Amino acid sequence: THKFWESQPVGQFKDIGDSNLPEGPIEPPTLLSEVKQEPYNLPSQYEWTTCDMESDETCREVYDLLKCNYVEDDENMFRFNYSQEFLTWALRPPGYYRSWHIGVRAKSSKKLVAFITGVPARIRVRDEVVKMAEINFLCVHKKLRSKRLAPVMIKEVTRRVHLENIWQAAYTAGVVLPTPITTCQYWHRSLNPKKLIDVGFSRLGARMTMSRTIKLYKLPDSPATPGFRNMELRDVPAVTRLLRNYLSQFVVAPDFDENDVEHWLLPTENVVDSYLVESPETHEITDFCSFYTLPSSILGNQNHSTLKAAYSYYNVSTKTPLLQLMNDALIVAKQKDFDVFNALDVMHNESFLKELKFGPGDGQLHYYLYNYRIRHALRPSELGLVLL
Ligand code: YNC
Ligand code: MG
Repeated sequence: THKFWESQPVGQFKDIGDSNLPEGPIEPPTLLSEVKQEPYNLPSQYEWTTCDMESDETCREVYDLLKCNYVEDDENMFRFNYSQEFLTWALRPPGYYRSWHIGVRAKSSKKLVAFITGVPARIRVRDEVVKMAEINFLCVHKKLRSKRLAPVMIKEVTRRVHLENIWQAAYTAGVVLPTPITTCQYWHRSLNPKKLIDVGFSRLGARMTMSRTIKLYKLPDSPATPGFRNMELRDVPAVTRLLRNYLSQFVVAPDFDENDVEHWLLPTENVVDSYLVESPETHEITDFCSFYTLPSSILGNQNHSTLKAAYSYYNVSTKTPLLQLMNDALIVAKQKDFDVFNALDVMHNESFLKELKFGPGDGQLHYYLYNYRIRHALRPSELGLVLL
């Protein structure tokens, strides 16, 4: 059972299949004057802090907390190691609220021991564009687990989101909660198979030798598509048009404007890479692909300390076949020394995963909406949203 989640305005397990329940907000907004004005109570040894992500010192504290305490795989072999530059990017999009970057400190030592964040986004659900918070980076120090701190963190971020007159949220988790709008799977494409095998990320296939495996995953030195190049600032209007048009076909997707595209998709070194295809004849921008950089710490390996992973972000093909476009993405990721290229089975990704030699990962990623009901769970291919 879920004592906390059963008390929240989210789709409940008992309601699955009940087609009488309407789609849309579960609870109506209240007057802002009715939103609780004081923070929720923490155990007496702890205090709230708003983390100033413009301060290098605070950003460093958040980085250190996550580096040691954030998400691990089921076998505790790897832990996400979001870089400071990445955190700065992820937490400061257009219109972000400083008050949604919430920490908990030990009163005596002032050590940061827990964290949760929200950033504002417009998310379209069918034909309704809804202002939401994207909630991420929920983390409680390993020594403070199972003390029901997480529900307090979630209630506090909810309160601060409400104070901005926003009443819905989107989030993902590796755990099953009431109730996913869809459940996705990660797929992994080896770029550096020897290292992946050495660190236990993958295993040598049956009847395979190391040299055959290396040959299997070998890629050309440079992209194949004429006109394939880095996205630049001048491309923002064209990329926005391409992406808006593409995302309109999915049931749930972000409603990106040019400011969002500039923030989320213009290349930022070691954070996000974006490429497009500019027709050599017409100079029209016909295709687009992107991935973000999220290394993982390798726990307890003598020879390697980090796994360099690229994560597929938003991709759009109108002229170049998606398979060819993504093969070019693999080629540039390999050139940039990534060890693995990861992708979820969202949007049209299924159409290239197997052919481009991605293998299914273990563990699933569940997507959730807060205070917004959708009638049936979606297929991953109906989802046009990638959260970081
Ligand atoms: C989770 N990941 O079910 P029940 S993802 C949400 N997301 O409640 P305690 C979670 N809820 O079941 P611990 C959750 N994990 O009794 C657990 N819960 O109703 C629920 N891990 O709390 C759980 N980061 O404090 C249970 O558990 C209750 O000490 C138990 O803390 C949990 O960022 C956690 O995986 C995850 O740091 C903080 O294990 C801790 O174990 C940890 O006793 C490693 O909590 C890192 C990790 C999670 C990454 C993420 C998205 C979070 C979404 C939160 C929900 C947002 C709702 C929308 C709010 C805005 C609304 C508006 C408007
Ligand atoms: Mg706890």
